[in-house]
Amino acid sequence: MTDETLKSIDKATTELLEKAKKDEIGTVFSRAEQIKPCPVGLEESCCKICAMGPCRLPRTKKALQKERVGVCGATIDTIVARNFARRVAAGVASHSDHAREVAETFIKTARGESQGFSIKDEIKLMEVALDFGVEIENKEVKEIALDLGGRVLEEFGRQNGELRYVRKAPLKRQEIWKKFGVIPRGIDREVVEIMHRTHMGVDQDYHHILLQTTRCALADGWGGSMISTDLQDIMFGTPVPVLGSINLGVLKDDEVNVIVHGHEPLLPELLVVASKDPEIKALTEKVNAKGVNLAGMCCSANEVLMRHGIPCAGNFLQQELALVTGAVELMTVDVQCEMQGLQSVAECFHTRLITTSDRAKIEGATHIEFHPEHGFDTAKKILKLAIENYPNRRHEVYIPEYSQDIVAGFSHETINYLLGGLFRASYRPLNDNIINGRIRGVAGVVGCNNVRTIHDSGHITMIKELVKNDVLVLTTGCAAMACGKAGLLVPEAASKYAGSGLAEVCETVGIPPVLHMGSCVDNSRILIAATAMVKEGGLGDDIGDLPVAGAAPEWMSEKALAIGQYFVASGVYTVFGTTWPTMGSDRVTEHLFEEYEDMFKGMWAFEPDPVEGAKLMVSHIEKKRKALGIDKSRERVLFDMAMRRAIE
Ligand code: NFS
Repeated sequence: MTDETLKSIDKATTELLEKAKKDEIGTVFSRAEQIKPCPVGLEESCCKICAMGPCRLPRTKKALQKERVGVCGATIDTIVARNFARRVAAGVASHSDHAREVAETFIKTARGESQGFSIKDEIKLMEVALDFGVEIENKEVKEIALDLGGRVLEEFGRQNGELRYVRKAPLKRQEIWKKFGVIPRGIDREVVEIMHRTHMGVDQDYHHILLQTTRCALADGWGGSMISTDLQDIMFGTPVPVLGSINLGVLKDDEVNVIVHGHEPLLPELLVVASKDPEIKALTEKVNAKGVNLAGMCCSANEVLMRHGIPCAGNFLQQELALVTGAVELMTVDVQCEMQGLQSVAECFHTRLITTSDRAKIEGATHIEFHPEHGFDTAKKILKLAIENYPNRRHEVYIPEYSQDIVAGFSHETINYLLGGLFRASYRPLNDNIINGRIRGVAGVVGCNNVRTIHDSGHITMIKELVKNDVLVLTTGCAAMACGKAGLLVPEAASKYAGSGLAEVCETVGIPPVLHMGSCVDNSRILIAATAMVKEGGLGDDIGDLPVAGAAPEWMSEKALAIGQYFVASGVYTVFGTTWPTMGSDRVTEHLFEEYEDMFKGMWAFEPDPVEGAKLMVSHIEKKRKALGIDKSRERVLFDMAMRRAIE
């Protein structure tokens, strides 16, 4: 017998797990009990890239390094590096294919060919246009957008040269990348090259494979993800702080519940508008429902929360449990992080699962493809299906009574404004407070949930430890949602959880000690925030000099590896929890964990215990403070008039 209450620190989750167990509904939690991870795969000591294998080369007490070679002679180092490279490439491909979809919709919008979309943030359009070298003088908004869209699409298929956004990085950083030859050319090219180089009998030097892995990852952080964030901001508005609510308690017993799950905010944006349409409202009344209750799941939730305050139903491990409430009429899914198990849970209830992307179908689910040309009609069609389904509820509805207030929407632009004011927006107050030691440093804690750990526990334990140590935390993705549920994303959290220095700064500015910066592609906002800290001055001249660190304590997806790799390559010390996928090779692990520090000033670390992970991050931050000469705590002296005159 297993105790469901031990599987998550979130009560809504454990209550529904108990219900699922009672009703004999399988979820990711129950399946994880049946399937134990393969120990050989766990350390990536298995090669199956040709049909002479698979070659299983586990680390055993007896096996010597020289004996651990595949049939073709590939060493364990080559095998582990190749596996790692392919996983990073899959992550990069996912983020950049998301970006491509957004870019194509952006172009159709500029041409007036999309339905329901517009250019909302013209200031950001101008900024990004300038980044891409678009001439903006005496040109119409649509003309600028069209020019920009064309240039953005070139980023994917470019064969030579450099990605445009690379130039946004600090100059020192660009020099490091140049030195190691890792500046990405075109996004697709870097992914394709990994697939080629890791084919049987091609690149067989782990250092060399990992350099291409780095180049590919940079094409995500300073390419695909940054493109997604910027174009989404232009089309849907750059986020500003917004009050929302989170957890499964946001579902409503007497309303038509529609959950948008996935990653691309295109259709979700239109569902937000369509849910307010008079025709939809009238139909809702007809079925005696009080309204349409739109809620988000996973990164789509972050997108619509940040821009519209739409409630968040939950994060990755809660997706099936949302359906176990019996209250969900319809769930849309597009791409990424959507478990196939959703369909079998949906079949236990009246819930309709709708796949919407031409790239992703789920057997048994209804496919209603989204195309921007008639996007709004599709959004309405989907809502009508949901409304029609409301009278079909056939089980008793059980909605856990947990939901929590949450403030989200801390884009780079907003942080700049909140710290510096409208007319002198700047990161100066942040840098000053880091220099005077009230804030020790900044940490990005991001990423997934993983059923092999206690749901949400890694995130919350690590983040509480960091803020207690006066480290300001920036968060995105499922980590951000965990924080929301635990009450860390409200300004009051500062006095409750933060050390005295950080609390003082947060209270003065009126911000929480943990800032929700968006979805997983919005990790690019963290890169821009770090760059802004460098450019503000006083903390060195490269991201690698800053007292900052990153972490993904509950990671599980290949995208998380891509993100980690681009953070490391951008100069950030990055700690991952759960498992580490190069454990099969000491040399590969040493290369990424130690030698990368000399090369990129950023390196990986693995620590499954979140408190220990936080300690590693704090000690890295202290190491950087020392190197900057700001490690001595400064006496705070109250100046009297005589002292002031002496300065003048
Ligand atoms: Ni990102 Fe992980 Fe998925 Fe979003 Fe959540 S699981 S890597 S946080 S929803 S992408």
